[in-house]
Amino acid sequence: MNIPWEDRPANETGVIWRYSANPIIPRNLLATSNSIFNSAVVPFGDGFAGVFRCDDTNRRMRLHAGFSRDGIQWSIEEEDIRLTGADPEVGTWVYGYDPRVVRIDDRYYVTWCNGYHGPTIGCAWTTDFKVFHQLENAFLPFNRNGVLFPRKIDGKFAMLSRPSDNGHTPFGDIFYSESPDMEFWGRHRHVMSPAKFELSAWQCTKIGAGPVPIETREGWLLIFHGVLASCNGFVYSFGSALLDLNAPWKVLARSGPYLLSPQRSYECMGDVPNVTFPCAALHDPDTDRLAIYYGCADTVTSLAFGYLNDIVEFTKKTSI
Ligand code: BMA
Repeated sequence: MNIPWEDRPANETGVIWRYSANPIIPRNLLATSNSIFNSAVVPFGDGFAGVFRCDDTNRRMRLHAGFSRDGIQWSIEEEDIRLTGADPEVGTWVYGYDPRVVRIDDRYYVTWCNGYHGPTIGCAWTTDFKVFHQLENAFLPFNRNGVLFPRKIDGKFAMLSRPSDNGHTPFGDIFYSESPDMEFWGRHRHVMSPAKFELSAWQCTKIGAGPVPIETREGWLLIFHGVLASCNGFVYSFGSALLDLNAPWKVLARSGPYLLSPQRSYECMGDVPNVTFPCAALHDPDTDRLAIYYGCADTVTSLAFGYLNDIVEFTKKTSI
């Protein structure tokens, strides 16, 4: 699979490294966009498709479909996604942000933070990234960072999420839920709490699942964001964990150090400074290459690269 890639620069010592041409999506790619970030992509046809968080120049949070041949140059639809088919009670659009996309069988499912009396997890599916069929919200408000697993586990759809409050939540644990039909969710299980400050401070305030977990022989590799509350506001970095393949609420390992934290100017300057927020990853099993898409400073979208097996080893070796 021809996923975006650039070899590790000679002076780079981290497990993952940034693309030299970051950011790949400028804030004003659309005439109407204030910012394009925290977005999700998947292989589609001969190339890639995605669902993008585009905040417009009214600062309304909208989702837009996009297409790309190479995963780097994106063409994003000018019209935002108009969901179809839902009960009007939940189908009346309020806002949507931080989408994730996953292919399960022959459907692409989209989950996002959906406005319904506060943030909760919206769900929809598409086959062509043109018509999006909306499903019921997965959970009650308030919840964010709903991320589906890429296959059913024990015959059920499986989702991670992060119950929260209505504001800029100062807490947050990751939970696991399952569903027979993508409508009724239950059997909720606790996965991870924020880390102890003295062990790993970048993830000590709140955490949330990032890209769709990737199945490896050692467990599900979960890349997740973590937040440190500094004297100057929240700082969003990301790290990795390994979850049990059959019981993903069991954490097998969790990285102490981050994989990436806001350090470049485009990560430290923007509408919300000091944010790196991953929402998608592409893996090529033949080469083990991984391309991670992450939002920067709530303004633009960037890419980072690494080898999946290196990240698995890093997770085990540095586990807290
Ligand atoms: C979170 C979400 C993200 C955002 C982050 C930093 O609560 O709103 O979309 O990137 O805050 O502002």
